[in-house]
Amino acid sequence: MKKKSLWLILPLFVGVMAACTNTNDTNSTQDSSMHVDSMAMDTTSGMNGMTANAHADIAATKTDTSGSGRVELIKKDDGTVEMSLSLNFPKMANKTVAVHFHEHGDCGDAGKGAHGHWNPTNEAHGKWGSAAYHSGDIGNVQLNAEGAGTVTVSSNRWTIGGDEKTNLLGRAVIVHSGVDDYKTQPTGNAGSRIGCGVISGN
Ligand SMILES: [Cu+2]
Ligand SMILES: [Zn+2]
Repeated sequence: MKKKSLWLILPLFVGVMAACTNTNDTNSTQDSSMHVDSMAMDTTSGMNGMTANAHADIAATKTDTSGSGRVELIKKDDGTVEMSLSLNFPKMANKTVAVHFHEHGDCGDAGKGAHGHWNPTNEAHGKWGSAAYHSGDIGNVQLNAEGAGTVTVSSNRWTIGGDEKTNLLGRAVIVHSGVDDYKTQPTGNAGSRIGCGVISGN
């Protein structure tokens, strides 16, 4: 009896260890602070299955544009999803750039494949937190002298998986060359698409 149950459990344990090792290898290309955060989250999600994670790696949309970025999505205990965005666009140093979630997870055709702002609630485009805005209207991000910028937003409009009205998986993150005026419909007149990434589960 005892011997049998051990043989059942052992492969499972080895499998979990292998999964953890793979995740750490993937994260080792990022900076050290993100590495630590991701490891902590993976431990939580792997063991109780309650916490979901997702991310998007943002890349330049054109060969003559440079830049990168990352979105990390964490499901919190209060039911909201916390999004942490970091951008690194040196050519846009000291400028403000608009960032949105767009409807389709397709960065093709210099980001145009993502189509318009993700707007599952059929609202007007606007500033995040105002009377009306799209669920993808993250808004403007100020970049510093190195072209780096970060923003963190938590929302109950978002989920990782589940209802298509809230599900962020398969959406695109678009970085624009201009500033969102929070007024022009339905785009905010934010200019061309210089960066794009697709949200996927970790
Ligand atoms: Cu946009
Ligand atoms: Zn919008």
